[in-house]
Amino acid sequence: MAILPLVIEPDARLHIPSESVVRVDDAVRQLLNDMLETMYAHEGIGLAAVQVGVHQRCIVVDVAQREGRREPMKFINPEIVEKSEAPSVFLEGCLSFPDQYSEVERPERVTVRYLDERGEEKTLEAEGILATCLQHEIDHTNGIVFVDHISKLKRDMILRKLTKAKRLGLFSSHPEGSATM
Ligand code: GNR
Ligand code: NI
Repeated sequence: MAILPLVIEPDARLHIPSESVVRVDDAVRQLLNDMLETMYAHEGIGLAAVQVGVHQRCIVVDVAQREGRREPMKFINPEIVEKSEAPSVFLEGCLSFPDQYSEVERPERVTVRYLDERGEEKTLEAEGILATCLQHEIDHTNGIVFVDHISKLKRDMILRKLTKAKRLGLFSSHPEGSATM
C-alpha cells in the first residue's frame, strides 16, 4: 500500500475523462487499495483515480457514520443509471481543491452500476451523503469537478485562490505537510 501524491487544481489532468477499465486484475486492485490509503491519509470521504493522476474509471468511498469504523467501498467503471427528481444540497469540498467549499445541488438519490474488485457487475441504490459523494466521484471520472456546478463568479474566486496558493508553493502532496491558506 502507498499514499499517492494528489493532483491539485489548476491542473489540466482533472478535466480529462478517464478510460474504462478493461480487465479487473491485481494492478487495478492495488490501485484501489492505494487510493483508499491516500483518501484516509487526507481524511477524505471519496477519491477518484484521476486525483492521483491515473485516468482509469476507479473510485473509492467511505462515508462511515460511526467514528473509528472504516467502511471502504470500491467501484470500477461506475455509472449512474437512475437519479431522483428530488434534489438535495450539500456543502462540498474536494481533495484537489484544498480548503475550498461550496454548496452543490444534485439529485437526492441515485442508482449506480459498477464492477466490484472481482470484476462482477453490481448495482447500488444510494441516498444522502453517499449519493452526493458517488456523484462527485463519478463526475471526476468524466473530467467534471464540483466547481463546474456552481456560478462562474464563485468558481473564478476559488480558482484564483488556488492559483495563488500553488504559485506560493503552499500545497505539498503529503498529508502532514499540507498547508492551509
Ligand atoms: O472528502 C471529500 N468530502 C466531500 C464532501 C462533500 C461532498 C463530496 C466530498 S468528496 C471529497 C473528497 C474528494 O475530493 N473526492 O473526489
Ligand atoms: Ni473531489
